[in-house]
Amino acid sequence: MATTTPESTKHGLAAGAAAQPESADWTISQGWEHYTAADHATWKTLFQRQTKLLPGRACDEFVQGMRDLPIGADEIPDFRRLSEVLMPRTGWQVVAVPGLVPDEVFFDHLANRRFPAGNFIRQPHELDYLEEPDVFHDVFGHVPMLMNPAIADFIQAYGQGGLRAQQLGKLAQLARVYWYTVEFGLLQQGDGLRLYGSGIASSYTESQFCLDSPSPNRIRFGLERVMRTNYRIDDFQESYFVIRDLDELLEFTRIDFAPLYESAAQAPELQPGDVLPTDQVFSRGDGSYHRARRTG
Ligand code: HBI
Ligand code: FE
Repeated sequence: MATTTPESTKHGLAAGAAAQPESADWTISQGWEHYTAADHATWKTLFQRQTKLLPGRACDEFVQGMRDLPIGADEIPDFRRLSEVLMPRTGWQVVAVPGLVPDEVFFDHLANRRFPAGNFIRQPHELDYLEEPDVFHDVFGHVPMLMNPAIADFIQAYGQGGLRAQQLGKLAQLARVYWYTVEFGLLQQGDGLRLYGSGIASSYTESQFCLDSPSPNRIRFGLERVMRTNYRIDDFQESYFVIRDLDELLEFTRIDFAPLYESAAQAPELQPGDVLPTDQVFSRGDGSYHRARRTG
């Protein structure tokens, strides 16, 4: 498991969620003053190595969002100060939770433009791997993108659509859309592909793998295509899906997903590495990374 990404397992079933919520919406105080010097030092290590990797890899909107927020190397950000900057920009705030929360709780927060962020930080021996989303993944990975109006609306729509998808028995299909956009999405920029997904933006290893490695496929995003496609939760993705720009996500907030769930269900499920004749392929992966892991 040594090279898996820290973000990669947190979207599994919320079985690892803390046992007893302190409040109905699972929010807690961030408890900023309780972070130790060692906690801030872990943040600094993660922040500095990630910040070096992102120029030329993260999309312009991510870099700009990071610049406009009170997020720096020296200390774990205070959620209240993040919300003061986010709120006038896109109407979002950051609230603290102990880790994974149940799906309905997660959706209700997002539908109301509250981003639930884990308040804890990973331990020094788990810099590249942890089970639940911590403050580094949630704040460094997600919050800069919430400064962008298109993704801000898209994530709210995901929260609204989540409950509905649950009722339709289609949550797995919707979760794949979130996974291959908000968490692991790539986009086209004038000079080539860039990452905008938070799972890759906050991962030292996967932010390089997703753009630089010959192994994964990079395929033009399609809603139905992605609804049919399984993903890996325990390792790098075998395929990444590429949107035209962030405004494409805005188009998805205006579409009724129900008919798409139906048509996606008519076609076979796809495995993470599958490439279809109808796919528009940016780069066809050689699959070398995952093949070596299977036989090695
Ligand atoms: N809880 N805190 C937190 N963060 C998540 O990303 C999260 C969650 N609960 C459920 C969940 N994600 C996903 O399983 C849903 O998006 C389907
Ligand atoms: Fe996430």
